[in-house]
Parts: sequence; structure tokens; C-alpha cells
Amino acid sequence: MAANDRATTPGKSGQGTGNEALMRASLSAVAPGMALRDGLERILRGNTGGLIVLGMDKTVESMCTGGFVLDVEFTATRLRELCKLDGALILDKDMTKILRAGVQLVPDASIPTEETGTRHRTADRVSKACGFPVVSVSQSMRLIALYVHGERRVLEESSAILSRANQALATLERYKLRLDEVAGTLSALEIEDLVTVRDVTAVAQRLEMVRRIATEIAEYVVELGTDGRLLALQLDELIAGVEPERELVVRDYVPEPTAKRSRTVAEALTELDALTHTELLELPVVARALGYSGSPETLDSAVSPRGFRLLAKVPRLPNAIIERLVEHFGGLQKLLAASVDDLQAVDGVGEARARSVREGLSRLAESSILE
Ligand code: 3AT
Ligand code: 3AT
Ligand code: MN
Repeated sequence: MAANDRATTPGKSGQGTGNEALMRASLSAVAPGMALRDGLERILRGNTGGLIVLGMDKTVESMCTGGFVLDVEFTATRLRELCKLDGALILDKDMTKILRAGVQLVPDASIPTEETGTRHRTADRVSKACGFPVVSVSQSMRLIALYVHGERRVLEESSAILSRANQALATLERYKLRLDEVAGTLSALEIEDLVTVRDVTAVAQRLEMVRRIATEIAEYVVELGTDGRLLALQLDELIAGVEPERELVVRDYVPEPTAKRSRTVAEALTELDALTHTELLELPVVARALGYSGSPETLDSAVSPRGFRLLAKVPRLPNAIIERLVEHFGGLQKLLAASVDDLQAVDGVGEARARSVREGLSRLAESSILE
């Protein structure tokens, strides 16, 4: 499915590179609802073209010949009128001012470009040379393109983006249902101390799948601007708690370091993020990312949680206390067996808090009994 390709690129779901961040910020600056996008649409409707550099510095200055120095406040209508002139427009980097109009840009001709047409070749080269985003509005092809460090993105109509986004959202809903199932099973097995590596891996796998498709939808939300508000709300509701849960599972189960193998929580999270789409479908490979040996027998070996994930479900329990409880008791089973008196042995746990932890855990145990 085309809609899934982007989400499943390894590492894509992480923070990404500086270029990716600039592309995201630029997409957001030209998204529906922004004055810049309004101006660009006006240029398209007026059947003219445009070449707009979104920033000015010495490098841009050195590429400018001819034109007029303006330094006027940016408005969508001014943008459209000034683009009737031959040549390029230069805005400041916050896109609040039009600094120059009718400029001929002369970037270094040795900068490679695969574009055709003088406007688009120039946009590509200037974006590579100066690092600011450049927008071209093609008169002949009637489309708006954004160039960031030479990467080109054509701005699509919201209806086209929305139809792909909704498809992704439907996938997310299915993934989330399945995640809730396996996570519920894991909780029940944890209470009974019957967890195997396979159960943990299945939850880590599903959390990662949900996170990736959610990342893809978040990108659509950026591109959609004000047209993506409803999508953003739906996304937020579906993925509430997924990111923390992913970390909690890893903290519960990342194996104690041995002579042969050691994995920190951060490393395991990075490894999960780096799995390709195909790798993510194979439980032994996911188990290895978590820090277990990847052999098939490992999947059936018994493991016990430290207790972070279930303690996080106890209402009003501060993180610092959770840390100390886990450290003191060393595992969920001991926590489940602890009396109110035992719990009070932990620093910062008074009688009231001890009771609420005791009750919270008992309630979780009751509600998690396997069907
Ligand atoms: P007109 O009087 O409008 O014909 P102009 O000087 O206003 O000429 P434009 O900027 O409108 O020129 O450019 C018109 C086309 O000329 C656009 C492009 O296809 C071609 N052109 C301009 N400069 C170059 C160049 N350096 N190399 C190749 N083609 C060019
Ligand atoms: P269209 O898809 O036709 O809009 P194009 O890449 O075919 O774009 P053209 O050669 O037809 O570009 O040129 C169209 C206009 O683009 C002409 C001029 O106003 C602007 N333009 C092209 N090259 C430059 C440049 N180096 N600096 C400023 N403006 C330019
Ligand atoms: Mn042309």
C-alpha cells in the first residue's frame, strides 16, 4: 500500500536529520491556512508563475542581480502582484517581509540539477546553495513545489492528502485494536507470572507498528495545515499513551546485562526504531532488538517484568516513587506480594500512599484476570 511506504522507512519515525526538520517546518509554513499558501494559490489561479526564496543572507545576496529592493510587509495579495514581474521574490526567513522583487538569481551553474526549465533549475540550485527553502510556482504545469536542500516536494491539494491520510488512519485503528489485545494479555500474564519473551516481543512489535503509522499521519497533519484539524484530533485520541507505553515495556523487560550481551533502554528503543518494515514482522528479530538472543527457543523462555508498566497504571503515583518501588522490590511479583507495611519501607511512601499502591495493584490484578 503506497500510503504505508513512508511510515515504514527505518529510522524515519525518529527525530530525523536537520534537513527533515527544515522540510517539515517549511511544509508547515506553506500549509493551507497560512498567508503564504494563500498567496501561492492566488498565483496559480492568476495563471502566472513564481520563484520565491524564503530567506535572505550573504549567500542569497551574492546570487541576486537586478530587481528592486522593497522591504515591505508580506501579504498574500502583494505576493501575487509582485510575482507578475519577471524574476524571483526574496522574503525574510520569518516570511513577514518581501525584501526584493524581480530579481534574477544567478546560482553557481556547476551545482548539479536534474530539473528542466530555467525557473525550476534555479529553484533547485538556489535551495542547495543557500540552505533556505525555495518555492516555485510553475506556470506551464500549474503546480507549487517546495525545494529544501535540493529535495523537491510538490504541494498537493488537501483532498488528495486527506484521502491517503484517512486510509492510514483506518490502518492505525486496526493496529491499535490489535495492540490493545496483546497489551491486555501481557498484563494478565504479568499478574500470573506467566510471561514469555514471545508475549513481550509481540507487544513491542505492535507498539512500534502503531508508532510508525502515527508518524506518517502526523506528517499529513503538517501538510494539511488548517485542513488537518480533525485528523489531528483523531490521531491524538488513538495514540494517547502509546509512546510512554513503548518505553515502559522496554524498561520492564530489557535484559540484565551479561558478559555476552548488554542493552540499555535507550539502545533498545533505538534498535526498535531502526528495524526495517520486514524485520519488524519477525518476532525473533524484534526480540533481538530488545536485547534477547534471537534464537527461536528464546521466544518461549520465561521472563518477569520489573513493574514499571503496571505501576504507571496506578493513579497519582509520581515517577520518582515508581523508580524507588521498583528498585526496592526488584520486580512485579514481589510488589504484588508486598503488604502495606512492606511498601512503607520505601522512601517517600507513607501509609496513605502505601494503601493506594496496594489497592491500585489489587484492582489491576482483578481486572486483568485472563478470560
Ligand atoms: P520577453 O521580452 O518577456 O520575451 P524577458 O527578458 O522578459 O523576455 P523572461 O525572464 O520572461 O525574459 O524569460 C523568458 C524565457 O526566456 C524564459 C526562459 O525559457 C528563457 N530564458 C531566459 N533566460 C535564459 C537563459 N539564461 N538561458 C536559457 N533560457 C533563458
Ligand atoms: P514554468 O514551469 O514554465 O513556470 P520554467 O522552469 O519552464 O517554468 P521558464 O524558463 O519558462 O521556466 O521561465 C519562466 C520564468 O521564470 C521566467 C522568469 O520570470 C523566471 N525565472 C527563470 N529563471 C530565473 C532566474 N534565474 N531568476 C529569476 N527568475 C527566473
Ligand atoms: Mn516554461
